[in-house]
Amino acid sequence: MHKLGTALAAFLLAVAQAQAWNMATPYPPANFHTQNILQFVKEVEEATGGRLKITVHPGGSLFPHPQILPAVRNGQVQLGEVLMSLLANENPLFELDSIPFVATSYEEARRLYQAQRPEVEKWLASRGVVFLYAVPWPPQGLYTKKPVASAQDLRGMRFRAYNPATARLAELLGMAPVQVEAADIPQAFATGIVEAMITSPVTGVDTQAWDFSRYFHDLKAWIPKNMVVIGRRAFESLSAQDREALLRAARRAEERGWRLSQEREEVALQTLAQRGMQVVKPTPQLMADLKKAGDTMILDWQRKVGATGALVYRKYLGR
Ligand code: PCA
Repeated sequence: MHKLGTALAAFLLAVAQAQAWNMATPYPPANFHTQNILQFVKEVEEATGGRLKITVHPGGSLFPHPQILPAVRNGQVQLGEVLMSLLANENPLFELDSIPFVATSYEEARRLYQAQRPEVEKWLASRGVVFLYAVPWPPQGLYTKKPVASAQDLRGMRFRAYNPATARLAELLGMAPVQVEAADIPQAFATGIVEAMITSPVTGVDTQAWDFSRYFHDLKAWIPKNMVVIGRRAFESLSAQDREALLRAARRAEERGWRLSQEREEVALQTLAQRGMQVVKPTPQLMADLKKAGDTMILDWQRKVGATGALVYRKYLGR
């Protein structure tokens, strides 16, 4: 075969072998988690010489958030991103990063992640899922229409929950929890289904929180994480070389994501203020009330978590 023919044949072979995969994620396109994922898949495509192309479907457009992990497990989609603490009912281990005041700084969040990660990996592996990396949201604060000085001011409100921990917190504070995905927040506030929420400054910006709330109480109450996973079948279908490329890109995405999270917290806090929101320091009473709820939650958690979870928590505390 002459030269051009050989090149053409090689090209056609590469195209035939190229994998076109999909990835389901729950958060909007402009969010830094999504942007980080887009960079990740770009690096994977480059590092595999185009053998692995991944199309990202953000905002729950391919699968709604609660169905993303099941879809990865049964091979309906190759990759997915999930809020780890959404899985708290399946394994309490996932809940730990969303219990108020367990880990409130990035430094603590990183240590908690290191303690959680081996067990999370094992749990997922036994379900046919390969853990790739995790990235934190900025610390969580309270959005309301009126200033809140203590938990008393929250009583009776309809509260937007995004996982079992936020629902439990609402109950402990005398509020009525309503599970609402991030994509549905503006609608939920506009129609009065909810009137308060705890989330990051970043999600406040994503949802234009200034349209439906006036106060952001900067609680820095916990730092939840998203994880990125791949189905084992898909992972094992890759050559050793491409697997390594994927894992390398994942490690880079994790480092980048932790940095981005901290940078975006600052920017988002400024945006909330520029858009006319009052970004306020919580009163000592509000903090004390929330800490009390957090204490109840961690005690309940320790009761239900079992030996593995107890070890993870002790490891995090350095005991
Ligand atoms: N944003 C996500 C989870 C935590 C956060 O900061 C949400 O509100 O759904």
